[in-house]
Amino acid sequence: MPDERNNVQVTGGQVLAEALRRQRVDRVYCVPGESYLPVLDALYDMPEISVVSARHEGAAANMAEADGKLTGRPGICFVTRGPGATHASVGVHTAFQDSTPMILFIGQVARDARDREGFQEVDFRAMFGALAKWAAEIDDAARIPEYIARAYHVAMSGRAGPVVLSLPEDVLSAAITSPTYAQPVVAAAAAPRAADLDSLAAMLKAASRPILLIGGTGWTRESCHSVFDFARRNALPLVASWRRQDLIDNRCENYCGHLGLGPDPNLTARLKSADLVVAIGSRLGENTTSGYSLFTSPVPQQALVHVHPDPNELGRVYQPGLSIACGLADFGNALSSIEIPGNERRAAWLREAREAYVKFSTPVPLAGDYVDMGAVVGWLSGHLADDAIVTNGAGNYTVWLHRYFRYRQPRTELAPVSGAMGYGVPAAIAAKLRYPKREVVAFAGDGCFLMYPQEIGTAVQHRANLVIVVVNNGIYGTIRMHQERRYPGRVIATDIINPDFVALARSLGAFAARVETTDGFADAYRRAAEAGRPAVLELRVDPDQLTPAYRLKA
Ligand SMILES: Cc1ncc(C[n+]2csc(CCOP(=O)(O)OP(=O)(O)O)c2C)c(N)n1
Ligand SMILES: [Mg+2]
Repeated sequence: MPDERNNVQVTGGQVLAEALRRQRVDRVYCVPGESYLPVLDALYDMPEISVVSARHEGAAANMAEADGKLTGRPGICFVTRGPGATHASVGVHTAFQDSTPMILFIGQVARDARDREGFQEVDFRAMFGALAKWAAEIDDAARIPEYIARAYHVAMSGRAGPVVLSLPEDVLSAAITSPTYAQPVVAAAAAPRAADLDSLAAMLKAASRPILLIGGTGWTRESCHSVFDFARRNALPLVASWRRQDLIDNRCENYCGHLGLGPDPNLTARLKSADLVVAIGSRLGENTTSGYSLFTSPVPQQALVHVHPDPNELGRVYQPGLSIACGLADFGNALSSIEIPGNERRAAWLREAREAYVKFSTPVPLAGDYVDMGAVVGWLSGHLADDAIVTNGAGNYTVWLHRYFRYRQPRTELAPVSGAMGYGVPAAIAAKLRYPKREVVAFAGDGCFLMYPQEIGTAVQHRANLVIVVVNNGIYGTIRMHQERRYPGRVIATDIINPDFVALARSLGAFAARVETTDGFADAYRRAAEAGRPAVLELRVDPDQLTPAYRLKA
């Protein structure tokens, strides 16, 4: 579309801001840097785009990644060169492993300083070569709109992921006349072939122990519902892959649990004895497959149908009997035409799987004086609104959350498939900014929380009134668990001397309270949720209770 301001000169920074605006960007995350001042200055004149400046680029990148997860369009992050980009790399890695659309923009040294190792200069194409779907440097201000449009296509198409664009300082301040801009990018997607759908129907008819394994990204509320409806009509068990538990309402009779770290042994046994697995959207990654042990590679013992938007993910580890490369929306629509005759063995298989899930996901009260995490997660599961967003990072505390929380709507679980500590708080801030009226609860272990506690200041500044639940056991519990299993009694580097979390949170402007008993949680949560500002609840939990099933001391 030709620019209205014909023959008007604009800077590279203005072109970049305008190109983003035309992609319907309404928020960018950043830590400011002198290397991209022309972009910040262009955003000064653009009220449609709000600029959220975080305290650490790792947090800013996590916020942008979470925004990408929530919207399905690239989350946008701006950082400065060397130190800013290296900090932000954690969010790019998460976007890659989590298949999330995201664009990281990095201010770069001017073109005439390049390759001298100028101040904070890094070759970002090389640095992000293995972390991003595409990493490029824009050398010509006139081509900024072309690069932005391509970045959107790359980030959103096939298996979604991160793009990194490096912006030499002088390109951003260069003058351009009459730039032209692309329309908002719509990701291209293939539709399933009729013959493949016939084969799928035939395989399902022949199966008595089938499982639909749901995962990945690129889902919409409608496509999730189509898969659920298909499972319901045909009595098929639905299982979620690692940290994709929100794709299907966990309360429905077809949902039978999730795979990942600390899985239900009953469920993994069921996967192994299934006679057909239809994996839809999932990559069949390491955690989903219990370390590549649920299926034999390269040819699984179960019949395997693999449906994924990206042909490059098909046959990557496991050779499917039937591969379908197509968009999930089209696949969901196509399922409405498949009907499988009823079969009592299949109905019993579903019933047993569902019963086992309900048993595994119902908290059993723990003895002792500490706060019982099972009871806390159970209470939240029963009291949060259906559209509440729950986030977490990495640590054993997530085992309770994933096991006992019943997720109910797509895009309500922000949990890093990458297993990155520190993700939960920044992700929850992004969620609260995206949906200010919805409840947002961040779970963080003490170790996890201490990665980005300062972002409470960002939440206060932008009125992101989330509730952060800090699960304090005084240790890096996950690593202590592995240590005790492999090197019993030889504890090293896993104790944490913690700050006073309540005082820390209050100093940053949050409401804060310490919860020392299980019964005290409900009241503390209500006060936190009604505080009218970001809130932190510190839960004192038993350091010996490393998981619901694993205690250090009898
Ligand atoms: C950024 C990052 N650093 C290190 C790790 C390795 N790691 C995984 S879990 C964990 C401990 C988490 O501790 P905490 O948040 O206190 O949770 P807990 O296990 O005690 O419940 C560590 C160090 C990681 N996953 N991510
Ligand atoms: Mg801990």
